[in-house]
Amino acid sequence: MSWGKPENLPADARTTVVIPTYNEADNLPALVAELLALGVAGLTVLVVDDNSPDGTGQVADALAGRFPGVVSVRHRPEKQGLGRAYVDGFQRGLAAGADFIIQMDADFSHPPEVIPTMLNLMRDYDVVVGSRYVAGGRLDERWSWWRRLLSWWANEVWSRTILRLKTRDITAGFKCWRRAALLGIGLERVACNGYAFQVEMAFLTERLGYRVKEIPIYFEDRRIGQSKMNVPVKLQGAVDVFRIWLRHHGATRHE
Ligand SMILES: Nc1nc2c(ncn2[C@@H]2O[C@H](COP(=O)(O)OP(=O)(O)O)[C@@H](O)[C@H]2O)c(=O)[nH]1
Ligand SMILES: [Mg+2]
Repeated sequence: MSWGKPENLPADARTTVVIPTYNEADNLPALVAELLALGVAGLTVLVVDDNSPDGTGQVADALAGRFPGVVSVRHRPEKQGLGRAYVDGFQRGLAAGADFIIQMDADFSHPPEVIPTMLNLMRDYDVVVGSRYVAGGRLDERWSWWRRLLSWWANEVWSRTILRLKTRDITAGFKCWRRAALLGIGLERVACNGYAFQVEMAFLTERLGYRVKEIPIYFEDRRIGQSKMNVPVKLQGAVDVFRIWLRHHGATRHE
């Protein structure tokens, strides 16, 4: 892999964007179109669908048929949560030889136009995080004070204090991973789902000494459809922080 000039983009890098979907039939075609319009060489899209009742799986199949070799679909039999979908998608991306793996939501909360910047930064970092909590990062104005407070508390107070992390946005779901970082983390030891999946990955990243760069994003609320993050999922996330520490505080890199 060589880093081309002047834009810094690695000319022959293979990048896979993993998109977990559950009832995103209305968002997916537009998101895939925006991703392909970026014109990033070597970019492929892997949709991981958990048998969405709204037919997202068939919509994804149609996209795969339209863009053979560029869009592919992993069908899973039932809804098993975001974390499980990501582990599955990451493993498939790695097995297919991806140099970089990007994780992003299907609902346009994560701006695709940031992706070239993320890839440029991979020259010097192992993980680039699209962050709501660094200077210039923003949350959707439509978020209620209650949702803001909860997100701030989960990030800045609860998780960051207990896990002693430097990363500001540790529940961030928009990240670019270097292949070696995912291999060193060892996806088979990642157990959490929901928000805690992001926290577990952030903790392992820092524990194992990988270089993290946060870049500001504007996190827009989903345009269409419903959030799958409910109160039980959030409470589970709070408890999971302790499990993450217990499980991984002595972790070393996988060979
Ligand atoms: N495959 C799969 N995707 C999921 C699951 N739960 C959520 N997602 C997807 O994960 C992303 C984030 O979920 P979302 O409901 O937007 O969470 P929020 O932004 O925190 O409210 C979206 O692309 C969802 O479609 C699941 O159980 N399985
Ligand atoms: Mg969302």
